Amino acid sequence: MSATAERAAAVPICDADPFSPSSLEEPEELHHVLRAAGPVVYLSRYDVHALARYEEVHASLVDWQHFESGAGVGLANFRHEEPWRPPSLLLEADPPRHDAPRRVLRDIVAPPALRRLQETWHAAAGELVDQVLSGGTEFDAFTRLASAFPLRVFPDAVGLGPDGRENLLPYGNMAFNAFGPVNDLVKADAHRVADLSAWVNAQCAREALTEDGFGARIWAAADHGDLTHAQAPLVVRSLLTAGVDTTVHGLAACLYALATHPDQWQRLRERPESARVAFDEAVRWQSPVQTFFRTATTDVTIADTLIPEGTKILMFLGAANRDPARWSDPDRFDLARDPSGHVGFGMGIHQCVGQHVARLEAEALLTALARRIERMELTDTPRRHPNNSLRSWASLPMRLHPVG
Ligand code: OW7
Repeated sequence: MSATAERAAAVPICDADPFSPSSLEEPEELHHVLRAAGPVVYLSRYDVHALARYEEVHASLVDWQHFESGAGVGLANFRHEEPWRPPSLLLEADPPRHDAPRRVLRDIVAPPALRRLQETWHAAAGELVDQVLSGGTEFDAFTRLASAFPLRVFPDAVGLGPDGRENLLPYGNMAFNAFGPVNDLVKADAHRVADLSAWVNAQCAREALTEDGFGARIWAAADHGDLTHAQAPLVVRSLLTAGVDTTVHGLAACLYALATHPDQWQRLRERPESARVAFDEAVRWQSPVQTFFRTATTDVTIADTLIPEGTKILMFLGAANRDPARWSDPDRFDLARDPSGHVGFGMGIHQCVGQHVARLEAEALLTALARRIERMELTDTPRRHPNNSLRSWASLPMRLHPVG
């Protein structure tokens, strides 16, 4: 029997489309089906194998030798398809080429380097919350808080100029859609690819950046010989691609979780030092980045299923983060649990390099709210924003009850 026939006989086959509007809106049911079907599932619609259980997702994320990123971490296989932009030197690269850019960026956004931002960002969060509350206690917390806060602090920290910042979220939205199939979401933005890319690429130039931001530090690392000058703008581009939408929708996940779990909000108010854990639990519970792909570097077997060399594997981070074999009561948003080990930031050599930036943003915003807000509640059904790989939001209508 050929390897293909063997696979066809043994692997559960699923013809559902994880990138359909309904799956993207409400992925939990499909995640349950995929986890229950087996450790590996064949997705016939896209001719890829998929992993939805924690054990296999974790194992494949840490095994970069067998599951490469250099052929792209979306559905498109860069061995056969032209990428929509020059591949990322971090996300879409493997050792050894991946390692120098990674080290450079890691040091620039590591906790010691973020200390100088801590006070500024905490103050900025306090000012933002005061400013929003001065206009009333009912508003769209997605726009006014979850989007507004990262946009207020992160582009300044990178060292972007003042113009065109409204392009950041649309560019990220486009990049995260591009990891999925060429469906209506991708087609809807096709007319903006050239303009948005041109704007982002222009911001990566040394001359476009201030002298004291993350961007300038990337260029300084090139002067120092840790990177080539040709690599520097692409590393800046990684910050601009991966650093805005992710934190916006991660903070939105937090606000949604806390608004719908008043007991957990009380717990956070009593222990504001748990703001970072609250953020990680929200990342586990919502998984703002839902999916990534890898490509098999050789014929490789996962739980007795052969994954042919050169083929794509779809990893459901969101499903792994709610796998009952790993998490007790996984659908519960629970600040008493230890969410560490979640794969919402990935795992292994590509694990989110900016996670400390994200945690600092969350800590600043959540502690500013915890000091001022006794209770918060949704006033209407929140709306999701469909995206092929981000679990994202369009609105979070909320009422906040300020203290005393
Ligand atoms: C990059 C969590 C995703 C990303 C996403 C998109 C782009 C990049 C990284 O990480 O350009 O390096």
